[in-house]
Amino acid sequence: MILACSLGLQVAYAHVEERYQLPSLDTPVSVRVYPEVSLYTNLRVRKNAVNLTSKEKAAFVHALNTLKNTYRKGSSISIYDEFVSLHVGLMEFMSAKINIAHAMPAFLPWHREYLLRLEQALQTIDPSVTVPYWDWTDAKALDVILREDFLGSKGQGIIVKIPGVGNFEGGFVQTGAMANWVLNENLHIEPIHQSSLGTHLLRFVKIPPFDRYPIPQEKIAALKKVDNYEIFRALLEGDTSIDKSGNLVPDWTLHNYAHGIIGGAKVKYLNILPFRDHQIQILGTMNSILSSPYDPIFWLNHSNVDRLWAEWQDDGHTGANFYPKNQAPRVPLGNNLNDPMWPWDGNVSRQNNFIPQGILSLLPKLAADDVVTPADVLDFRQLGYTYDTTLHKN
Ligand SMILES: [Cu+2]
Repeated sequence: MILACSLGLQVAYAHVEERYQLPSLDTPVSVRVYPEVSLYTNLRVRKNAVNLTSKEKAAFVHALNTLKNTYRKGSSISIYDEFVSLHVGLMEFMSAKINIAHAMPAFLPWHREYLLRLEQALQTIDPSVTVPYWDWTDAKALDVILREDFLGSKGQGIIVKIPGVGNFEGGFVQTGAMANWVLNENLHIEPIHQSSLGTHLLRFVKIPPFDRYPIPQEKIAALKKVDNYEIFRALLEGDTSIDKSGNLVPDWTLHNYAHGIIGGAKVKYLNILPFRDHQIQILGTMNSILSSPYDPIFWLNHSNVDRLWAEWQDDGHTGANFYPKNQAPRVPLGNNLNDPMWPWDGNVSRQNNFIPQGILSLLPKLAADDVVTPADVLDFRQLGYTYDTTLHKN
């Protein structure tokens, strides 16, 4: 199936890059503020995936599968697919033609809210469930996640030939808890050619150039040293790095790279960065930025992103002074501290016709008073959860 789309998704990215510039590395930052965390009790704890008991893994998988097979009254797609549709819909509802949730300051708060809502939906099935995180620096984490008793397995049945490097196998996830998932082909999109990735979960694990795993601990240490929120976001999302001379340079690392480790892409040049600029075909579900929540590993990846932000916040970057406020037009609407973020924006965002009507009709209708701004989600403990790495502060 080909998505009939007059404007390419690449056009949307071009907008993003024209309109938003990171501040310079020497921008002054506020004095550090540490959280007063003793106020919170009974927080749900998100754990490292490698430390889950078999019972905890089974509970998480059971809750995911239940959402995948449960339909709200009047909806043609399951509750899980509705979550996916919101991520796909980001491309459509961009205030001021900006995709707020990627390569933008709202990336972290938007995904914090998104993850929380998925977690709350899982907890309606099983209140003990929290979203575990994938620590990218842990060599064994990937194997644990891809085992059949958890979110396994690797894809099978399609050989990717990389001249001069070798042949690699990926393809359909044929065994494990997600083997029977049927994906909605309109929500499962290869973004470069705007074709459908079909109805089956696709993985291409550790195929070059996304074969460098684990991610070095030093990368996380360097990230944590940055005090400016906007630069911290760019480094953590992984569209930017700091090079040896201390300059900000385009890259494809950390969170973005983790998407590639599971999803894979064909690239023009294996060793030239950023990979994003010369990806010529996205192979698997997880590396399609729009459709990636269809692969449940998405939630573990974003739990890790959110954990690293939470740790950074605890490390003296607590509160609203560490988030851009009233910086429009430099920081586009939808990204400032008190800007509502689509789809939790009281239905005010404009449509941009990047995505066919067929997808629009799948989006869940949200209440006009269901409004969330970055300010609403800065304090993660107030949202009712913490991480096993931020526990000592509670
Ligand atoms: Cu992501």
